[in-house]
Amino acid sequence: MSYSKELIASLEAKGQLLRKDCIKCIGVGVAGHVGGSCSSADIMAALYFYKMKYDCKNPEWDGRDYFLLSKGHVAILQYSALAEAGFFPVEDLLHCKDIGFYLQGHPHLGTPGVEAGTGSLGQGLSLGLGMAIGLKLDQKPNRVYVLVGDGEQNEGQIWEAAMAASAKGADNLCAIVDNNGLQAQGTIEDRLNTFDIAEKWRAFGWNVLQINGHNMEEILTALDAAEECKDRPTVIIAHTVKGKGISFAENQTGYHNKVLTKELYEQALEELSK
Ligand SMILES: Cc1ncc(C[n+]2csc(CCOP(=O)(O)OP(=O)(O)O)c2C)c(N)n1
Repeated sequence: MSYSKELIASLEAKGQLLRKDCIKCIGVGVAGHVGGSCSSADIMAALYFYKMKYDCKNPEWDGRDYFLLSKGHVAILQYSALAEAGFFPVEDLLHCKDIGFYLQGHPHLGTPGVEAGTGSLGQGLSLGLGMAIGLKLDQKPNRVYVLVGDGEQNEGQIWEAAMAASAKGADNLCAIVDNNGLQAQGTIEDRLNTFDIAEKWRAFGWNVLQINGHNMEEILTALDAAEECKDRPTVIIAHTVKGKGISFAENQTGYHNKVLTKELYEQALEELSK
């Protein structure tokens, strides 16, 4: 399928907008997940502003597609997407992580548009699989999308879910791996090497697609192809850059979860506005 230049440009702009929202969520002087939010931002823009069906005024709408942020530490990115999609006011992002507020450090059921509490890594794919099987049993066309980290592939539960999903023919389930090459305290290669990720998913019976996770056309093509694949779940391995769009954070392990000074906060917003 070919996509119009206008569509691609508007989704790319949404990706940048989500990154800026994330920086505003983090603010100055408090640690926040800059790196993994920016690496997943273009994928989230494509999911929320191109692919998924939802009704922001009725988050429980039974025709909706389901999204699970298994890498729940980047909750600010999901909140930014939900706010920009109209689930709640964008201004509320500035109160993210305030004590008792409905936007907490990890997604939870108190936030409109959030389907499950996530962020204990490894669990989101199992949750998504349960939803996907339930939808299939009800003969519903809704789809389930789960965003997982590449460091998260170290969790055994990911592979239990992967094995069960192909055994159950969950073709309404699409996992997206944010393959940014870094986890919390080092590279994937150094900490616990999971390469070759694609070969592993293939061995577990999945339809495997590999893309540049910052190329909007490739993201849309993969999401559409996933929907066309029948009888197997699809995993999209998205090669990304941790901290994408912010020069001092790109590919820096230290920016997994970092405090921004006022100067760096302003620089990040300026670079993302170009
Ligand atoms: C079960 C569990 N163990 C440890 C953590 C702490 N933790 C938060 S983020 C993270 C690294 C995740 O790396 P990755 O999945 O690659 O995320 P990304 O680089 O995309 O942010 C870890 C270990 C956690 N949230 N859950």
